[in-house]
Amino acid sequence: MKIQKTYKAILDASEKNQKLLAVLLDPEKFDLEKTAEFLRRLPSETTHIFVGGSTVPEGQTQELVNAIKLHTSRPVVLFPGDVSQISKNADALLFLSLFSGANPEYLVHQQIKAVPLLRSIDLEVIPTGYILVDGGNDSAVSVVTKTHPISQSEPGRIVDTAVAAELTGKKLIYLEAGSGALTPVRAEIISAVKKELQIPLIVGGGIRTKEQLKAAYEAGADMVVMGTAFETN
Ligand code: 1GP
Repeated sequence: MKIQKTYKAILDASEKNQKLLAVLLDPEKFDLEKTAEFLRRLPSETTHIFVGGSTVPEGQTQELVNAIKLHTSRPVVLFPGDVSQISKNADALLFLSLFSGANPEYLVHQQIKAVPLLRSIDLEVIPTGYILVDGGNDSAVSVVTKTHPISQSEPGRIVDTAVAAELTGKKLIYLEAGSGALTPVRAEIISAVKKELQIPLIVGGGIRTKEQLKAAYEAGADMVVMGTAFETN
């Protein structure tokens, strides 16, 4: 349960202003038989494969992680909707605490439930402050966690939430507009958050085009996560 290789590489890239791209695969929606072809066709800029979803049946994460590891050397990082999605064969786990909403289950209780398993496997754990902002539609994160996103008209609150997460010891901040968001996190918000952070910033949700990707990078995202755009293409 240490911060190691995968995190250090993200930190290093952030310090050198090298931008990272994670493609998110949801085990519930992904056809395992297409793993090899899917990975072969990813853009060369792809640096990480994220695996996770809001409602994944038990066992499916492990199967998908194993299939991905057969065909790529890119780090496979778990982005779990809950404790049942932790797989020992991944390279690292985003140990998410949902800072934007008032539900202790996703701030700390899921994390406590994960400890017996984490104690028994050798998985890199990356403490991550997860902040859900309003992407203009009802996100799965909001529904599953029963929390409200922070409105993008409250940039100050989003910045304060991110800084609070860093001050509690998180090593990454993930600004999330929700998968399939109609409005990705606005560039001004990304810049405002990035300006006050000492740690790398991940941004995801609703980013579908190269222009949106570039805008997020230029605003200060160290890593962008894209899921839906690859599901539909
Ligand atoms: C969801 O941020 C990710 O958690 C990716 O969102 O599916 O909209 O790309 P999209």
